[in-house]
Amino acid sequence: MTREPPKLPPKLIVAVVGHTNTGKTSLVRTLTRDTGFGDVSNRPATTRHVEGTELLVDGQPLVELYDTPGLEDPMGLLEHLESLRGDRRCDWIEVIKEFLAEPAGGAFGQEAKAIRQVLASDVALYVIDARDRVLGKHRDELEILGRCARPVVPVLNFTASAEARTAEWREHLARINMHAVAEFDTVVVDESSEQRLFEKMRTLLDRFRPALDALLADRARQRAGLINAAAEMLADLLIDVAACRMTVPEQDIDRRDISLDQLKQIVRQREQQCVGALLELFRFNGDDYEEDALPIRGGQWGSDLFSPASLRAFGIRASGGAAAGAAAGLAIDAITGGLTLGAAAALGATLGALWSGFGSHGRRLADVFRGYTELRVADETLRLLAARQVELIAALLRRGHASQDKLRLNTEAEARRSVWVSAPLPDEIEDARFHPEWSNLNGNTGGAMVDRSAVRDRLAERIVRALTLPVVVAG
Ligand SMILES: Nc1nc2c(ncn2[C@@H]2O[C@H](COP(=O)(O)OP(=O)(O)OP(=O)(O)O)[C@@H](O)[C@H]2O)c(=O)[nH]1
Ligand SMILES: [Mg+2]
Repeated sequence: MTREPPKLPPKLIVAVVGHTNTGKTSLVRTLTRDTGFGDVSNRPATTRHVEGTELLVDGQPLVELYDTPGLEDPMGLLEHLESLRGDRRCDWIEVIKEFLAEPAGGAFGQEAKAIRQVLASDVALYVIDARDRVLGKHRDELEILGRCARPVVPVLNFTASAEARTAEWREHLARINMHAVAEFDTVVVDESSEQRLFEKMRTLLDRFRPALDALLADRARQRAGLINAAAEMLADLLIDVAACRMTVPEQDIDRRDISLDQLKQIVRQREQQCVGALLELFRFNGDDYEEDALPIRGGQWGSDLFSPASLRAFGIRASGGAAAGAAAGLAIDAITGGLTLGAAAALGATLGALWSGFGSHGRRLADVFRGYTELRVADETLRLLAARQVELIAALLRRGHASQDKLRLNTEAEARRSVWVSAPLPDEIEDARFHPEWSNLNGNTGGAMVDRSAVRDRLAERIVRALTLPVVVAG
């Protein structure tokens, strides 16, 4: 029996239009999550041709988006349309079609490309640089679009800028009967502005409600999935590092110093692996984060995880009696009679019992450790690891794929950081401290570890809560 393929909702075709340099291409990049789409530059007239792309839901294209060249001479075009119409009383759309029938749009080649696409679309997104005053050129452009007999959704871009004249624009647009206005900033995108943009389109386009609903639901799912996956990566990192330890003979200071360096190196690499995985998860490629937005440069944290300056930058204080010099950011515990001091104090357990996770190795290890020193990563380093990865994830979540500016979100970053900086470290991290077998950095081969997965999941949930923290902006 052959099953009917599921019926797809009608595909929505969207033209992105506006004056040159208002961020049309940037908007398409952001909505498609495709940093490679088109060319973005602060020079005018960057886009010279109409270029299309699709928004997919479950592999099905539900929306087609067309980027268009900027409108450069709306006043001239308006006059041209007036003269084409002359004394006739025909609908403007007829005049527009006559204009488009002129060879290459006459003197208005760029405009003709954009307007032809508007006519071939179900809706036009009219992108406005909200830092501009409402000028004659905007009025003319809106007038021309009004003659194309297509619904228009004005999109106020650059709204995160201090110079944005959002209220002024809204007032003007309301006066010309445009009430479904979307606000956006292609650099500082939060999911709600994107959601509202699709909702505004939905109010004007009843026929495409199923496509837009599916898209909205899919975007929400994708975001939740991204947050969960990122939180799991960070939880894995923290458990690997918290549970990581090295032992060196108590008397052998040279070996100890070499091991300290090795331990740092292993932890640095593990952090870098996490950063790489996060960037990949968010589909940012090498060139994107060079010049802008992310708190990292060239895919790396510029400042060393073990430098006191890095701790200070995140407002983290080194724990009391913290090791300095080679051991900065690490903790060194003497092991006496088979006990680590830290472990014994915290658990009152013998090392043998404590390391029972090693199974048959437990006893041998306990013997070997007599007269040894144990190196592990200090609390402040774990705080810093957590705080900076949370900051990176938050920036990746917020950043528009078109971003070319440095992102400043200090208030929000502060709120997220404080969770890791001053509060006691989560129980899950304390647990990991006593389970060296949980760390993939201890040369363990992994294998199924029910306890580790349960703790990892709980820690990941905690990180998700920190990432979705409602931010109270002071003042
Ligand atoms: N800060 C900030 N910059 C933006 C925003 N949107 C676009 N830009 C920048 O503005 C400049 C123009 O962006 P484009 O996307 O090339 O603009 P366009 O409308 O496609 O330009 P043309 O193709 O030339 O008509 C680029 O330097 C973008 O990085 C925004 O919301 N905020
Ligand atoms: Mg462009």
